[in-house]
Amino acid sequence: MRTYQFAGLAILAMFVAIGFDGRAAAQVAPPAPFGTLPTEQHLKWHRLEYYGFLHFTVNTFTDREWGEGDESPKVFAPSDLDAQQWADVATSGGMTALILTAKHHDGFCLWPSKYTEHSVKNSPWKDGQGDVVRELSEACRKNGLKMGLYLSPWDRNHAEYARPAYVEYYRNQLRELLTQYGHVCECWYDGANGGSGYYGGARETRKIDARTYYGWEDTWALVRKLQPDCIRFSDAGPDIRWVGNESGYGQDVNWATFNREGRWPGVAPPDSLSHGDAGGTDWVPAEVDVSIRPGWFWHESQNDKVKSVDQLLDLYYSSVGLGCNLLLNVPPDKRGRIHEVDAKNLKELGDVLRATFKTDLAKGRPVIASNVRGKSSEFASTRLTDGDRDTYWAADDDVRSASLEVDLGSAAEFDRVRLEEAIRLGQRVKSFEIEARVDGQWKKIGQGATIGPRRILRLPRVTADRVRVKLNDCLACPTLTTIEVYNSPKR
Ligand code: FUL
Repeated sequence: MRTYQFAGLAILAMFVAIGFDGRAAAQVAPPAPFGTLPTEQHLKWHRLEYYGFLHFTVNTFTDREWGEGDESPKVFAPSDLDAQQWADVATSGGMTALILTAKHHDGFCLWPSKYTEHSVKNSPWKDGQGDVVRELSEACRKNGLKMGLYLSPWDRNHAEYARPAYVEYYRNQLRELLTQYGHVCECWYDGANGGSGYYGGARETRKIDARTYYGWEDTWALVRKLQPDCIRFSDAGPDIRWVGNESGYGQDVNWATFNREGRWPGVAPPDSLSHGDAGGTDWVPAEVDVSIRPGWFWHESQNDKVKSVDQLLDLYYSSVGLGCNLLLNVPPDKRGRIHEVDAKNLKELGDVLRATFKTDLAKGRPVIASNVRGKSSEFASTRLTDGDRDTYWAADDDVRSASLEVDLGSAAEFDRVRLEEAIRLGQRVKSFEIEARVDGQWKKIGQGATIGPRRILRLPRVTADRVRVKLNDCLACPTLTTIEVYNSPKR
């Protein structure tokens, strides 16, 4: 009897010890995944955040935005094409990748495709021996950038466009691009199908049904097979969606979830594009594409209309800051170089971003959380400030609102707060606000709707010793990977 009592006490003591030293934490289960989830490819793509777009083709030399398809390959004559300069500009601007128009609507190919004569191989550039896609892939590799490719579905040059043979041609070209140049991080499928064109000399208007003509499901399966990590963009996915405007703006309400059924490149409702669909059937987050100039292609007449650093910063916060990825177009000029003004503004943008996000004032600081899942150290509030965007704080299953108060130690000046949900488990937050303790008084300094993969708030600069994030409404128990606090350089 005494032995049993002793054993019982020992077990109780062990239980308490586990409870106190936190080892019991391993026994608290993580939150069940909520709703539609991102794939591993999505998770990598979200981290790319901001990258560049290169619009370059015969249009650069004919001073047009859309070529007719009847341009001679002879007009493609860059005098000093330097893909390394493109990559260097991208790196200095803080970009993580570059996406090139391997073929725009005019049908001219920047690589020597074996399926057409309408390409660099019949241009004067490098006596027809050049390959822009290869040069870009090498420069990107050197700079540690990823490379993506735009292959326009609409082809105003091809004689078979609008007939079945063209779809085969399109897929053959995709095969070339996805097997000859190493890793391709993103494929871009534009929704434009204007109708009229050269079409091998027919010079007529050809209409297609955007839902059925291209056989998208088969084309996308081919991409998945050839490049398992490649993200496929169009107005409506399958992996990421267009944000619905070309001015550079995401939305405060931005769900990565989206209902794909019945939506195709060129066919998707504007509201779903910009806001996503709460509780949607697929994970199809928004990408914001916008040009540093009024046009997508370089035009001499627009050299004085390049967006300023302040405009670019606005674009950054209205896209990356709202949980979208930013695809910023910087078109090479007739030399085949990014123009000096564009390069200078981008470098300054990169400098400002690097200085802004250099020192996270919340890193390593304690956080008071209104709730910690199972009181477990695994989901503790310290996960929010451990400098690791892979660990996360989580709340108990029945929680739908929470407060997270970061103690900065002493009063510090700041004007940016960066938040991120543990989206691996689904997107949950519907509304939040941010407060700062200024001279002992709590002040509301910001608010927003969704958080998802990322939210960076541009706030009025304050000097405060505490920052409080209030998650006011969530679809399921909340999770957050980080609360980061920054002070941007004064400009
Ligand atoms: C549009 C195209 O028609 C433009 O020329 C440009 O490529 C832009 C990014 O997408 O739909």
